[in-house]
Amino acid sequence: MDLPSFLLCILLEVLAINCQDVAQGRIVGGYAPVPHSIKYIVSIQTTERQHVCGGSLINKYWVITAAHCNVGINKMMIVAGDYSLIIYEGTEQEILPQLLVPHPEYNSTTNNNDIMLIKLKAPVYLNSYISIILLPRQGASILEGRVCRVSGWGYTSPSGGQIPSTLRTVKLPIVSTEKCNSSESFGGLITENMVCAGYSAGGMDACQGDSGGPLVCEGRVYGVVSWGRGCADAQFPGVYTAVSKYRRWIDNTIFSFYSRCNKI
Ligand code: 4AZ
Repeated sequence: MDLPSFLLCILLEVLAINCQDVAQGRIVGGYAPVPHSIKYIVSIQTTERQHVCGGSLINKYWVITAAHCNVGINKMMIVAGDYSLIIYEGTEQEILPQLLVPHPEYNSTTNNNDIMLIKLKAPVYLNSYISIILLPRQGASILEGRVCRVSGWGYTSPSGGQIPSTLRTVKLPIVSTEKCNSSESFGGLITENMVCAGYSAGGMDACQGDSGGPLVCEGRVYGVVSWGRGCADAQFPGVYTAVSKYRRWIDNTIFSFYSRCNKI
């Protein structure tokens, strides 16, 4: 940090504003990607265009997100090809959901099984602004220390405040479940269906509004932003739904949707 930034930080500390947020920018501690370079992310919005959650396109008809992003099918809209939420860029495709499939064993108290599939009414048209992301294989594990990317339009400061207008992203290492479940951290709240990512010093994390969005490792969406304790706190990494635990459920859900339709 240079001297002017340091002095600004002291002033901000006096004003009780978290300095790291200002020094680092934003997701918390992230940066703005090249516009439209993260092509698999969608913004899940209310029909009044309020951003609610992130999601990932897994094929042109289906989005994966968090079960806790379910605000009711009639209030939801999916926007692909977005970058700025407030500027119309001409790259956006807005599609209504036809069906929501929250995981049948989602538990809002423990956050276990925080995953949901959304079937779109019409296919997204894949182009140079919009693509799909691959799913991990059933049971595939991602090793501690592997660096993954989380992206979203969520809060850029742990204290909340304003949703940023443009997409943000940050790279984070996977934290072992053992470490994440230790008494200094989540003390047993992490189930085998969750994966943690972040730095022990904190400072970089997903936050409110990033929920449902993608944690991508090795070109696959290994995590869905789910929960945490605050945002970017030291010793408390972000907690993600471990998508590899649900690959069979995802494939079966999509397959049974089409086999049911074909019978009608
Ligand atoms: C939330 O409230 C939330 N730091 C999402 C992610 C994290 C914390 C809270 C992770 O949706």
